[in-house]
Amino acid sequence: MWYKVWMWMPCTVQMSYFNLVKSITSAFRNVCSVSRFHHTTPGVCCCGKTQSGEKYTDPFKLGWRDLKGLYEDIKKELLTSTAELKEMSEYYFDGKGKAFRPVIVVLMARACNIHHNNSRDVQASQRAIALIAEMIHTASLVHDDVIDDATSRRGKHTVNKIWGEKKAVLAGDLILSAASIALARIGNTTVISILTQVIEDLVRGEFLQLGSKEDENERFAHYLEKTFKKTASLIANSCKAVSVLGCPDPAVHEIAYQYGRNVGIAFQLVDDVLDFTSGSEEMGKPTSADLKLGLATGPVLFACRQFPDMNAMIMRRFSSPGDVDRARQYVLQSDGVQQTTYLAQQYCHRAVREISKLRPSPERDALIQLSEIVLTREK
Ligand code: GRG
Repeated sequence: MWYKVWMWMPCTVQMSYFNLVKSITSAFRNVCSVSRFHHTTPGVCCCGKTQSGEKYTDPFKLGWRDLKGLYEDIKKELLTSTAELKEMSEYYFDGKGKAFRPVIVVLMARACNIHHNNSRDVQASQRAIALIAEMIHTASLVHDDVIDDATSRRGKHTVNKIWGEKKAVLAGDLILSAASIALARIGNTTVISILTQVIEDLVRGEFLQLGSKEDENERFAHYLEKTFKKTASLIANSCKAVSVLGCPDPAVHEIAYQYGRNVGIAFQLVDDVLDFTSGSEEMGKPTSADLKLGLATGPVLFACRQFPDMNAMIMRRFSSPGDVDRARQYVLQSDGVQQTTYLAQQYCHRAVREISKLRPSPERDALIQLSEIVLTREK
């Protein structure tokens, strides 16, 4: 089963993975704190200039030039004559999310357009992908909160907490159907199949999360596959979709996809770390949430190698009294957080290597910088 883990690793980590992690851990302890790890990506030099030679630009500021009116435009897609359904489906489009996906999408669109023919404009269809990505993301959050019976997100009550489960499912469905209509309107069958794959992956990823694996190696492969499907597929395929719309070269589509895939996996690994290291205030939702849901994420899987007692807890999905607290203590005493962070860093390196193949542009450099932000984010 080892090959399954292998398949999911970035190639820099495709040596005996756990041995590699073990060997770097002692050195690693000297350079990072338990919770955060600052790292400089190879694409960005320390003097404050980017590879294209221009001054740093905040990727979010650069991306928002093409995203003005994002939430108003999404709300226009959600038009429905039923007032309550309208209120529910608009609830999360209030500007409180990070809009990480739309920002990546428009930056990738510009980077690909510049690479292809030095065009500085984002096409209307590419901007539409940014909206669609945020809508698919939001629909999945609404459904996820129903599955997890979550009561808070982004520092406010969840849709299911306010309106109940049945209506929340329907609100998620409405957002997803509005995203599908917007996608069909673009009228490009390749792009339609790229983005509908995301919906399948989201469902399969969520389904994978419901199961557990007994074998340790299988468990890690299972975790990484789930991570790709639940989180990275949307980012990878949205990046690919805008590259298809902006440039005919399949090599560029692959670069866009691989950048999104690697950043997306890193994003989720960091999310899993933050569940142990951040306060609920910062996250806008309860922490140790994954353990409470019975989920063994990266920090737990690594900790389990140092504390084999955790195996039984993982198998019973932390359901016995005291399991959640004990597992949390094991994780914090182990180097599970550092090792997961290190793994996220490897994925970001791979993302930087991919995107560096494009012609230099401020947008390409902003995407490099965004991979750094993924690693150092605190919420
Ligand atoms: C309805 C399409 C659809 C799918 C149903 C429930 C489900 C299947 C999938 C759940 C997928 C899910 C919720 C993945 C979590 C991804 C993740 C890391 C979310 C947090 O993203 P942030 O931090 O959130 O970008 P904000 O609040 O900033 O938008």
